[in-house]
Amino acid sequence: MTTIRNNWKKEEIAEIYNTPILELIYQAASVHRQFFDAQEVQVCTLLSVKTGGCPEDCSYCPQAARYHTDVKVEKLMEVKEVLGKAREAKDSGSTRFCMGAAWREVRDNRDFDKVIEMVKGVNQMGLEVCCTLGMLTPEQAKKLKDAGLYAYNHNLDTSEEFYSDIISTRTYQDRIETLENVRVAKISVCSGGIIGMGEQEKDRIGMLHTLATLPEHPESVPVNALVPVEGTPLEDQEKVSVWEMIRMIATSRIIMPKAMVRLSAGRVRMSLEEQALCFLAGANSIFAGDKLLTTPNPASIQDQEMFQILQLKPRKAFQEAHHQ
Ligand code: SAM
Ligand code: DTB
Ligand code: SF4
Repeated sequence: MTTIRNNWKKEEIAEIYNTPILELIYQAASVHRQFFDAQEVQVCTLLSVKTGGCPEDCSYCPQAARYHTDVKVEKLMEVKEVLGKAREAKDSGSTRFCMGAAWREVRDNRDFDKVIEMVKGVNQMGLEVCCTLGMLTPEQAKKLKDAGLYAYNHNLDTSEEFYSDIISTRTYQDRIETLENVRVAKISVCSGGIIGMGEQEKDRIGMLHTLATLPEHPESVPVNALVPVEGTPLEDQEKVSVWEMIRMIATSRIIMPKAMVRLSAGRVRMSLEEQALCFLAGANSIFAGDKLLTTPNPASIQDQEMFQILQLKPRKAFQEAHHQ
């Protein structure tokens, strides 16, 4: 029986990551079945409630104000409009609704008050509500929790060593502190990263090591493949091979067995067969809907067909029982 460990060594993680691929998939699939119904996949919907104009310099991000991309700066959406989108997401079978804002950090202002209203409204619909709003103080985390926030997404993105090559406007430690603030507020932690930014294998292992040695593993780990966007410093990065995505997913599954591993950005460039291998390797969550935050995602109809062909079933929301 697999035990949950928080004392992983980098060498052990590297060994898992480099296991011959079919053996690695087999091992991850076995661990997956000890902790989950492998036919169930969580379907999440993303909505960018505040798009563009971000002061940060994350090299991958089309929403950073300093890069010239096609993203138009918009102000925070109205609460009513957001709740309408959440309703649509629920009606199309999503059980988690994640609202993203292109902010460096949350400020205690009217916009935050509006986000609090959005969280309350989405929670009342019986959806698991998640936010990704940048850095949070302990007090802001508590306010979000009190409004009914279920999870908070805050990615480490890469290793501590490679971090400053990708982002200079904040530190790795800033990221870790927000994760701690989220944990203390008893909000479910969602944290993962991106591959395909020019990092080395040791950076991928370094990131997984940081996640897997946190005092408690994140409840969900998104694995994103870089979506290269014209105008960003990483616009010309080559696509990573699907085998690397599979190695990341399988390694996450093996070292953090209870986490939901989310096959996140990058699905538009993957075939059904490639995605099937990701599910076999332990991915059990996706973002559905034809847009992520600002970039394209597979059309709902395509995903419905995929669920049918692979005989997968959408996972129920945690609180569905209380909200019939
Ligand atoms: N501003 C907040 C923050 O940075 O935490 C929340 C929104 S931010 C867009 C959320 C995450 O999206 C980033 O941490 C990154 O992992 C991911 N992301 C952004 N642009 C991406 C891209 N072009 N390809 C893949 N993932 C991306
Ligand atoms: C995550 O890890 N991936 C999502 C979500 N968390 C917020 C975001 C992906 C964004 C891809 C680029 C875009 O659409 O702007
Ligand atoms: Fe801003 Fe988040 Fe994009 Fe970085 S990833 S530029 S913090 S929106």
